[in-house]
Amino acid sequence: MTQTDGLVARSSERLRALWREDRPAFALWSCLADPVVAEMLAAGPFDTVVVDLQHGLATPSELPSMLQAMRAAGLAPAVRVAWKDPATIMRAVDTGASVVVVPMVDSAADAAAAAAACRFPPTGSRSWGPMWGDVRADGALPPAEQDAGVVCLVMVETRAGVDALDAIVATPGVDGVFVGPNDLALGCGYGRSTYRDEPEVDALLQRVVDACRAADKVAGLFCSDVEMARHWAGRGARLLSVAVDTSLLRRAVADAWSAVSAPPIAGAPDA
Ligand code: 3PY
Ligand code: MG
Repeated sequence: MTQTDGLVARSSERLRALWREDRPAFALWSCLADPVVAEMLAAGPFDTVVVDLQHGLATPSELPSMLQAMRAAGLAPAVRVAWKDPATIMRAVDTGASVVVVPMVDSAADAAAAAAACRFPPTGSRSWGPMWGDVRADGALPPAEQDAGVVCLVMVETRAGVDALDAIVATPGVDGVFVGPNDLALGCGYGRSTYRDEPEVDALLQRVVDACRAADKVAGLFCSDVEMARHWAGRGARLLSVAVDTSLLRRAVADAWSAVSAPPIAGAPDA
């Protein structure tokens, strides 16, 4: 398999192929602003890796080298942008994001602006300047091909977003809704409750999943662990984060320490 074949196999087309078959895609989440970490995450078998510019440590300065490393590992990357303004979204796509996750989308107007920022006219309002295209040996792809390669996911994670859910989901150019369950619970008055301990939060999450499925859009969910990801895949979500690089590392450190510091077994020869 050539590098190019690998990119195609693990590009947004891979996600779309899973979704056409109504199968879940599983993602890793990167909060560490490090191209080596990004490369390691991207080299694994996950369907995509999301670089978090909203709450992760990476800034727009680290993004080019992180996305470059992920592409070198054969993965077309995802980026959660810092905010929903079109300039921020256009920078992420120019830098090579294949999936853009847009936070705090509260209305159909927000959703339409996010979708427009991901695509060139006449469909959208993205300004021409695909940096990644200039770096490629064969130059920038034509506008329609670039448009087809971008997945636009808007985050519903506020009360206003829930109230506008049907209009957001119906917005042309929006490929799906990715739920931030922490902000959703906070914004809807449930504090730090989760679907595990608050039936109303559970019902809110299911409502978003059902609205997406009814409109033939992708329902995505930020999940804090494997159990949550598997649970919501079973309830219809089709893009699920599984683990964050910081928590993977923290757990590995704790596991290594508990293994090395375990008390010797009484009666064993070296006890
Ligand atoms: C949320 O849960 O609000 C998120 O945005 C996850 O990062
Ligand atoms: Mg959030």
